[in-house]
Amino acid sequence: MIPFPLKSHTGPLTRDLVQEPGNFGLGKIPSRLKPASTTTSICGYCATGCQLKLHLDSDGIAINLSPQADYPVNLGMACPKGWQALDPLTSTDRATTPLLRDASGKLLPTDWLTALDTFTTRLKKIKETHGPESVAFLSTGQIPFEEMALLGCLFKFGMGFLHCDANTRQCMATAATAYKQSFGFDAPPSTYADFEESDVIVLIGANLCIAHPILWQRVIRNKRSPKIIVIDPRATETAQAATQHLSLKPKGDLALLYSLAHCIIRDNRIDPKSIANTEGIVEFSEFVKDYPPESVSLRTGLSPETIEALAFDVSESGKRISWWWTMGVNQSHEGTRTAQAIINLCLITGNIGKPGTGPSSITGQCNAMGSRLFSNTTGLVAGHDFLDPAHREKISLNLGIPIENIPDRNSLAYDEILDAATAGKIKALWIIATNPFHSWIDSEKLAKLRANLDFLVVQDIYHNTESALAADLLLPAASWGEKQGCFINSERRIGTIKTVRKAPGKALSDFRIFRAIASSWGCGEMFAKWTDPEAAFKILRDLTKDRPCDITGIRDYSHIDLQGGIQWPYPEISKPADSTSEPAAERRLFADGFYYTPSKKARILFSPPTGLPEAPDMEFPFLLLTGRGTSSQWHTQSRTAKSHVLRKLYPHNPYVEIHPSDASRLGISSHSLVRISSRRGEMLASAYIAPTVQSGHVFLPMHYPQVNRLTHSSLDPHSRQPNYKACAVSISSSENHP
Ligand SMILES: Nc1nc2c(c(=O)[nH]1)N[C@H]1C(S)=C(S)[C@@H](COP(=O)(O)OP(=O)(O)OC[C@H]3O[C@@H](n4cnc5c(=O)[nH]c(N)nc54)[C@H](O)[C@@H]3O)O[C@H]1N2
Ligand SMILES: Nc1nc2c(c(=O)[nH]1)N[C@H]1C(S)=C(S)[C@@H](COP(=O)(O)OP(=O)(O)OC[C@H]3O[C@@H](n4cnc5c(=O)[nH]c(N)nc54)[C@H](O)[C@@H]3O)O[C@H]1N2
Ligand code: SF4
Ligand SMILES: [Mo]
Repeated sequence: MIPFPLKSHTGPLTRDLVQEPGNFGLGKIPSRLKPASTTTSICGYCATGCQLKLHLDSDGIAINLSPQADYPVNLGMACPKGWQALDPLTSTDRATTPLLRDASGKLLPTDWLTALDTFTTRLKKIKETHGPESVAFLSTGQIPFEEMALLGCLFKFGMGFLHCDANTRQCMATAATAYKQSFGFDAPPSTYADFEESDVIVLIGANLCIAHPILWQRVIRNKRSPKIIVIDPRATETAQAATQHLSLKPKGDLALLYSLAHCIIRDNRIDPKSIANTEGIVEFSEFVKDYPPESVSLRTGLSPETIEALAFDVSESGKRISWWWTMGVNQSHEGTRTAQAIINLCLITGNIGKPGTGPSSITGQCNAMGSRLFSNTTGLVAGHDFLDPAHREKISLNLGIPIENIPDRNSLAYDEILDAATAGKIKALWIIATNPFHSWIDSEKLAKLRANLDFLVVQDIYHNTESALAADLLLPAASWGEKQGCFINSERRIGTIKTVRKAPGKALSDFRIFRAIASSWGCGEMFAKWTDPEAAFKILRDLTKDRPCDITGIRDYSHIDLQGGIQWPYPEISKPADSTSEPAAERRLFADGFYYTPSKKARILFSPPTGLPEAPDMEFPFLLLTGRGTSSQWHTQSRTAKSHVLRKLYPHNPYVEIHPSDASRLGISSHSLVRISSRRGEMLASAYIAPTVQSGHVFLPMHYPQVNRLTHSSLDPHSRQPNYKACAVSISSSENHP
């Protein structure tokens, strides 16, 4: 390891890095933009990755925006969050200066040099006293991957720590694990054009109309009169707009998918050519013999006839069938196997690698895909593996970092980090661009473990999120719109974001904060070439060489913009001198039938379904489902609640969806207050009585902080993603509890 001086470096370099407040989004608005009236940026909310056209004044400051008409993703459309993307930047809740908790417990303004000195001195002391496993960070899928990579490399290679994870664990870990195990690499195969080219579109555990409204627009642009099948326990907006809604029992998915495979294999509706590119079909065929439709009817809540009909629809030869899933699948105690059961169906029916087909997870946050490839948290940066000596050597050589600085083991996962903090083994946490005091499952756990932490640092664009309020040190960050970098969307498309506003007060871009920390820590030299996001991009690009996510063919940011975004892979190909052709704008994976496993075959993976971790019982007789409420609310609402326009579009107070029969049985009237209790906590919400939920279920939108005080801390064993969408609760009219 490189020896670190114990005292922090607050010398001239660190001072330089923090002295020009507002301009370190990198910052300086490019002068070439000055006379121009527009530039483009990918939206900073969901992973659809719409491109927005920003209208600039003569100083290059964005004054308005509109959706970009010729971008291949959104084709001139945006949802309310995109349209109002500039609103949250000007909120008075912005963090404008570092804040440090004083001896009396108050968070008080301080300057950057004091903040950095405190950060470095305290973490070094903790490291020295308790060892390198006593400090961890939790980050995000919502900042550019150049920033994520700098953070992950700084923390592991420079500062010498090991444990870190991102909120993509709450979101995409299941999909990432499923692809990695099945295909040999975390590689979502489809492209958005597949929505328009399918004959049968199955949306399973995905509420596109609310969570990915522009992808729903892509679905309805399909000119092939597709059959749209929604598999969801709730009659969501998407289910109501679909051709068919299968209202299955929560977590009945795995049994259902095995039963579909049973029918398809039984009736020989398989594609032998596609199956030839897989491993495990013999064992799988044997396994699914135990799943005839009659045997899963109770578990799924669907009749054998419905299951037979669905099996027919998803295996019709000559038809293009695509499956798309989101959190209804990923956030489950058996999410990985459920995702793989979808993948298996596509593999055995040949619905992969061709237009209009594919098993595709729709990603959540704007840069969850960037986090999966580049964050250097769960995987070694740029699609590598910490456990592979050749990978460590390659990264060491390319980054000029001593090989001993690259960990040869994996970090603890999110839940394990929190458990270690509860147990007093992790003494300091650094939270970047995520708000786990609201969003983590069974969130009271965070409040409790806070007392065990010696030092909590939160780096956010606002000073008053639930997590920021718990911090000892708050580092104020520049937001989307105030900095540069790249996001990767659900279809693997890389797009750029631009600096179009000045960050408020002393807020700095996350990139600049990480550089300043590197300098203060005394390892700035290690990152000397990471001068700005585009330089970092080029370093990362070169690291992808020969990996499935190889993007060595991308020249620079302007190349990405010129191409309308670029999907990975995009290797540097030796073109004939006279050729100027670029790969097609829409590309899907696995057209050649080769996968990324050593045998080049996809693996068919399966295991028997298990029961709900916390099933309803006499005391807690209802099953609680949670998820997105409206297209105008984003997660913990730190951003969307700052927009006056968006705030008019959703209910401000929590509401709970209850089936009319349950409401009348319990004497609950419309809009009255209902108490919802679980073994972990309770909350009040206004009753929204509608048959959108099944009898025996209730639904709460996740956007209200009380909701995760109820949820049950159970996980998928393969991905360690939390099971947010099923736990036992009781409900009662709050009038019975004065
Ligand atoms: N407006 C808005 N859009 C967003 C977000 C936001 O906060 N607000 N967040 C973004 C992010 S990060 C994500 S991850 C995505 C999430 O996007 P989605 O996953 O589409 O949204 P959710 O509402 O969490 O869950 C989808 C559906 O899963 C269903 N479900 C619950 N349990 C089961 C089950 O056992 N089986 C099946 N088949 N379905 C089940 C729920 O009823 C719900 O309708 O949205 C992204 N887009
Ligand atoms: N019950 C329940 N809980 C859930 C879910 C569910 O379906 N049900 N879904 C889960 C899912 S899929 C997800 S993705 C998570 C989301 O959970 P979180 O990641 O906790 O939610 P956000 O509100 O998006 O938090 C992002 C934070 O980053 C800050 N921020 C924004 N931009 C920047 C930036 O550029 N730099 C910095 N430093 N900070 C920034 C914002 O102000 C905000 O505080 O919630 C999970 N929780
Ligand atoms: S659909 Fe997603 S990416 Fe597109 S404008 Fe809305 S939030 Fe932004
Ligand atoms: Mo998510």
